[in-house]
Amino acid sequence: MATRKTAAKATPNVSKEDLLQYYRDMLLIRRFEEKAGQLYGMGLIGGFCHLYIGQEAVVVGLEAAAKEGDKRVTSYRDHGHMLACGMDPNGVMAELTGREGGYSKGKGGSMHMFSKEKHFYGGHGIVAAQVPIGAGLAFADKYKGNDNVTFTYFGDGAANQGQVYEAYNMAELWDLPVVFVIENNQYAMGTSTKRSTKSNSYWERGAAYGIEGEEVDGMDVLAVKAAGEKAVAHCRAGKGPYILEIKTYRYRGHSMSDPAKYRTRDEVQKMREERDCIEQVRQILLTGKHATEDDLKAIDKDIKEVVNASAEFAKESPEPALEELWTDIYAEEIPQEAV
Ligand SMILES: Cc1ncc(C[n+]2csc(CCOP(=O)(O)OP(=O)(O)O)c2C)c(N)n1
Ligand SMILES: [Mg+2]
Repeated sequence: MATRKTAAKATPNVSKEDLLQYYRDMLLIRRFEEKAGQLYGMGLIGGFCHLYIGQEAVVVGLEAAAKEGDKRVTSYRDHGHMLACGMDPNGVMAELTGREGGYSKGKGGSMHMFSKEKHFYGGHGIVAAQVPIGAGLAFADKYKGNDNVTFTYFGDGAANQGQVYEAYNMAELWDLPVVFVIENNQYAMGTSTKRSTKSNSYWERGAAYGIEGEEVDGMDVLAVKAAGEKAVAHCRAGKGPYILEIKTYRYRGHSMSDPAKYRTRDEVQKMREERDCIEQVRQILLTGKHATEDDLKAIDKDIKEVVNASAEFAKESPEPALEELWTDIYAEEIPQEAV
């Protein structure tokens, strides 16, 4: 009788292959963002650009809990979300540089990219505007009768906005399959949560609407994945929304123009040295002898090649033609499924 081959378990709940995948996915985001920072410094990216460095475990952990057809919507700090759901680094980098080969044909920039294929609904510059949109996307799935969920990401600053609570109320009232993901990176521009918020727990506010939730260590990709699986199971079972408050940290400034006077260098350094999400997985891989230093170096090399190729693609892609100013403003056709 043939024996079924099971993947070696690197930790009780995760295989070596999965761990390597999370390592790779987080590293892609980090290196991509570092490259975007460089291109910004060289003047190749203009306008707004908010880097995600430090927060990679949030999107990678939650994407590990997602299935085909699930949706995602987020704020302006969005490059990591796009890469994690499988969007092409070339298209994202070309959009950042305002080129024709970008996801919005070079007309959207960092905060305004979309992918119908990957069910990525933006990219929103208005703080918290994506939260009711996420509830609406979940409404569509409920209406259609499938079991997909929508990951609706927003920050600690956004979590103090009124429209979040209007969305909570309707989502719970109608049992919408939406995971509200609060990426609590402890700052909203230069304002720390301690200065802006009386209670230090955002997820508990869901109780006022009857929504369950929990706090998650956002520097630990396995903890995020486990919490994501629980949240998603809740939504798919028709039990309505779920809140994940994911405690994370951004290493870079709010955007590319940030004097960073609101926190000390030591605070950032301590987080990088003691809590870094990529380093944690690296240590599990090495100490468990699931990978050697050389294996990890080879992954790093591969990722650098992908990222460098995206920068080359972006530089070679032409700027959009002037006539493009008049296109993509109004829908020319109404999609039949929306009628
Ligand atoms: C309605 C609105 N108010 C203010 C701003 C300016 N603004 C942009 S980002 C931001 C901070 C949001 O912080 P948070 O929600 O914690 O997200 P993070 O930047 O930390 O990811 C503010 C106030 C805006 N874009 N939209
Ligand atoms: Mg924040």
